[in-house]
Amino acid sequence: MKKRTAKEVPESGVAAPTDQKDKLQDLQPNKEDSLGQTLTTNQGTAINDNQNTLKAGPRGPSLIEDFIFREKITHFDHERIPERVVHARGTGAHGYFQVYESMSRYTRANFLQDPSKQTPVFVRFSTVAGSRGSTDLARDVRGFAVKFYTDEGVFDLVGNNMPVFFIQDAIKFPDLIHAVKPEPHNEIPQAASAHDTFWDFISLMPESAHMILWLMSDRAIPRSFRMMEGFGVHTFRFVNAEGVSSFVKFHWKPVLGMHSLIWDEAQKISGKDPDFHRRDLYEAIETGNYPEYELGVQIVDEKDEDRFDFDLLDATKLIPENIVPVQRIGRLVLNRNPDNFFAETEQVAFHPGHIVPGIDFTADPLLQGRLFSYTDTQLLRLGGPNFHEIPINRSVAPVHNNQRDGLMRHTINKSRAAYEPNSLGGGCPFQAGADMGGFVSFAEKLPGPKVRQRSQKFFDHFSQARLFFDSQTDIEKDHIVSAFRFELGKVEVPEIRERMVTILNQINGDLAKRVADGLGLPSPIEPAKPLNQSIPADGKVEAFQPRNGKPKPDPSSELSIVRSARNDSVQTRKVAILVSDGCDADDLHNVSESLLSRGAQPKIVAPHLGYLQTKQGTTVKIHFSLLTASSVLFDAVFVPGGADSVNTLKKDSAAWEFIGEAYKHAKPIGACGEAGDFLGSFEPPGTDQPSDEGLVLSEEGASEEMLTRFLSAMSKHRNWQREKRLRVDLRMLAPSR
Ligand code: HDE
Repeated sequence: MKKRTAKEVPESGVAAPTDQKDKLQDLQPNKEDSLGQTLTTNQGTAINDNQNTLKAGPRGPSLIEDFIFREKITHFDHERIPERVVHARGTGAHGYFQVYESMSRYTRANFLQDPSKQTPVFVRFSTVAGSRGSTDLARDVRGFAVKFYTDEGVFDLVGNNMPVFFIQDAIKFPDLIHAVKPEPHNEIPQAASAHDTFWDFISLMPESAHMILWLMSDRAIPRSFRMMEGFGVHTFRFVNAEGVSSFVKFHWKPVLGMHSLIWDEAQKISGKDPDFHRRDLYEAIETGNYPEYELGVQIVDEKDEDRFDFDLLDATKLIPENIVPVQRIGRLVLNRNPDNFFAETEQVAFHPGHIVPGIDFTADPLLQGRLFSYTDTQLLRLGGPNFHEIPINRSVAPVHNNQRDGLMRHTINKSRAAYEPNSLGGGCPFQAGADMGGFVSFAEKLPGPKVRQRSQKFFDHFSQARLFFDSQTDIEKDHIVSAFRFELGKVEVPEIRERMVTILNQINGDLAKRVADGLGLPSPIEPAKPLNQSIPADGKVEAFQPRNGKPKPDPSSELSIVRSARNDSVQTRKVAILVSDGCDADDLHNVSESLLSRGAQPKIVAPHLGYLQTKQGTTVKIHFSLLTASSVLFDAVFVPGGADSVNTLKKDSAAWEFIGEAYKHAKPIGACGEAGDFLGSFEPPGTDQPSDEGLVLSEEGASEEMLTRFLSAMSKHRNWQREKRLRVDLRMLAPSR
């Protein structure tokens, strides 16, 4: 692991690449560090006593004249700003983006031209429904918002970790959010969709069918922000220097591969470490394990707009990757933690309407609504129209216009002329021609009458939901079924559950039946037959009914986390080495070295904190006690040999729970020497059972051969076969001592 010493870490984090300095230098004048300084008021007056208010005698009362106290307490009283109405819980990081080769064929955007150029970025990841202090582990969509500080101004790609959305038209957004947020009469539950108002709304909104399957899948409980995909969701446009436009969908592909948690695990982590994702990102960057993603694009020629069964403007649909492959065009590296959470991560203001020449919008009605909403929300949240002057939001490209004044204005505009045209200011600032980088909107033709309607193709709500479900492996389907059973099981009104089963029956009869069984509802009747594909003429009632298109779409492996696995790296995976006094120092050394050499992170977990004595008499520092750690916070467990150590662990129910839970969550478990024998009880009973590849046992020491097997099990991350077979044999959680 590349742990950096304090000396190597500059004040603002790691040494940034040359171009990234633009934003770092831009932020520098706003940074403050009190080291060696005198305490002062906000007016710069030095403070002599920060312990006592000014009083009439030692027993008071306090005097209103105490300007030092009043200033301090007034500032404190105003320290909070409104949290984001959605995506309130989040965390951020700085980094850079670099394109692999010029994209000039499609776009004139400057930051997508030169492969040697690094464009500074700030990224914020978030959950959607919970408040600022809520758990990172909610079953929820994750925000993936990227601010590019390009030479041509700020470009924000404000996306999510799922490629589709719940609704098709922005006018439904407040309804969706009111339904998912805690219920208004008692403000319960926090950061959870498992409640009546959410499912009431969803069961009446068939257009959400596709997104709901994503939400019930393991995508909604990522292992780490570093291991999830990102999507721009809407179809955008690329526009090249000749003014030719093509449609583009944006993707982020994590270099460490995509990995998720199990729901039982996520719920437990919510209690053990609700900051799990935030901590993971922060620590990865601090230890030099910089998160990386590749930017992918799906490009569709303007002339192919109507080629698909769905409408490119419909945000509840995706373009399957087996129809239009994703081209990977550049990489994003996150290499610096913010210096101050509030100033940077809380005050950062994203907006899908922050675009640069070469990128443009489509008429997606969800995107169009967002273009209004994001400025509006910042006006409230950040207190006025000058939020673009806050250092984290400030463009590195120069800003000159005739906008003036407003709350908290920082810029001191010197010109007498704040209007255009003017002669007093020499006509400045003047408009930029397209050849000087001036933004020219793509001249899209806008036909049609003024109506409140949707395009006909929007109404097939179920084909892509079915595509998603059909593309999953059996274990992923099991997880989706359990998620529905859990969420709908928390719903109190029976009619809502029934309506949801009816909707699921439109998607896949087996899915609906399994969910119904879990809810104790009668098996749904035959799934509705796909309706005639021909689209009824405008104005007829049927034209606006949900339609069920393709009965059997071609599965797309990219939709499944398990099927699309490309990376078997164990880098940054956390491994608990469970030991006590008397453990075998050679085993401990061998397993630690072997994990470190592959970039994994071994951590010593023992019944007590401090140091332990090995069998050979050496001393080893303990990282966590069984009380402060839990298997859900690790990716794998290893138990080295040493009779005394193993005997102590055998007598400790917390150690049993640790191993039993890792076993239940299908995690790799390694054990050697006396521990190998001890963990033999986890072997599947009976000879007809296939052996468990995630359980790597040896009654000898931690040999190279056994460690290779352990690392190979770790590179598969989970042994899903075990989960399937297990349905937990309870002896494993409470075996006889
Ligand atoms: Fe947002 N969304 N959104 N959203 N959204 C906000 O803006 C909104 C939508 C997304 O880390 C808010 O600054 C409307 C889709 C992210 O700061 C608000 C609609 C997608 C973030 C808002 C949508 C997103 C937000 C709240 C339907 C994925 C967090 C605070 C028309 C493509 C950004 C804020 C951050 C935040 C409105 C739908 C992503 C209220 C009206 C679709 C990642 O303006």
